[in-house]
Amino acid sequence: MVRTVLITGATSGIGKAIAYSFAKNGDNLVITGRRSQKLREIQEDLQATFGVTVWAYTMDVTKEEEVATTCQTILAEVGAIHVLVNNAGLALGLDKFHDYKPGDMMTMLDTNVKGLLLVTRHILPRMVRENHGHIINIGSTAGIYAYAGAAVYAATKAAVKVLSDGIRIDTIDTNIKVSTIQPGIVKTDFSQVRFHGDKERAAQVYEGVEALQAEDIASCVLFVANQPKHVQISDMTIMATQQATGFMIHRE
Ligand code: NDP
Ligand code: 8X3
Repeated sequence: MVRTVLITGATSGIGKAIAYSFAKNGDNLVITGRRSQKLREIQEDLQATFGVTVWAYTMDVTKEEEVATTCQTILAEVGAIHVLVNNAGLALGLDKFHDYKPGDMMTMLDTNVKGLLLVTRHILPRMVRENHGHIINIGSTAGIYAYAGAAVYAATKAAVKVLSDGIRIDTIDTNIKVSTIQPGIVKTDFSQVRFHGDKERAAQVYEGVEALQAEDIASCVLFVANQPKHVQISDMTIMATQQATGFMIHRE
C-alpha cells in the first residue's frame, strides 16, 4: 500500500532526511515547515528523483490558528494521513536556568511541546475514525538524561516521550501505533539554531566525535514505520558510538 506520510520540520536535518527515506521507499509525502522556498525545492527534487507525489504546506507549528487551518486543508486536499512524523523542534541557548532568556524558553515549549500537541490533535481524530495510522514523535536522549544548560530543552523532550506514551494508551483499542524516536548527537543545523547562528560555536559541538547523521535517524524511522501491523515499536534510542548518555561523549 502506498502511504501518505506527513512530516513537520521537513526543510532541514532529520526531517528532510526522513522525507527522502520515505520517498525512496515509494511513499507519498506531505512536507511542512516555515521556510516556503526550501519546501518547494525539496518538493520538486523528491518528485523528480523518486516519482512520488509530494504536497508542501508552509506551517509554523507554534501558531495555533495556522496549524488548525493547514491541517484541515491537508486532510481535505490530500486525504488520509497514514504516518505523522512530529519532527519540528529546536533548542535555543545553553544557559543555566536562572540565566535563560524567557523568550527562548517559551519558544522551545511552544515548538517542541505545544506544536506537537496541536498537529497531533488535528490529525489523530481521522486516524481514530478510520482505525489506522502511526504517530512517530522525535524526542531526544535529552528527554532521558538532562544536561547542564538544557533544563528546558530536556523537559520538552521528556514531555514528547510521556505524551507518546499517553496517546498510545488512549488509542489502545485501535490499530494506531505510537512511537518515540530518541536520537543522541546528530550533525544538523540544530546547534547553529541553538547558538543563534554562531557557526563556530556550533561546530565545536561536533569536534572530536563522529556524530550521527540525519540519514541514520531517517533509516531508523523508516524501520519503525515498516513493521508489520501487529508490531509496534514504542521507543527507539539511537546514540553515536562514542556517546554513553545524552551528553557523555568521548572526544578524540
Ligand atoms: P534542524 O535545525 O536541522 O531542523 C529543525 C526543523 O524544525 C527544520 O526543518 C525547521 O523548519 C523545523 N522547525 C523549527 N521550528 C519550527 C516551527 N515553529 N514550525 C515548523 N517547523 C519548525 O534540526 P534537527 O534536524 O537536528 O532537528 C529535528 C528534530 O530532531 C528536533 O525536534 C530536535 O529537537 C530533534 N533532535 C535533534 C538532535 C540533534 O542532535 N540534531 C538529537 C535529538 C533530537 P523551518 O525552520 O523551515 O520551520
Ligand atoms: C539534541 C541533541 O545532545 O542536545 O536533542 O541532546 S542533544
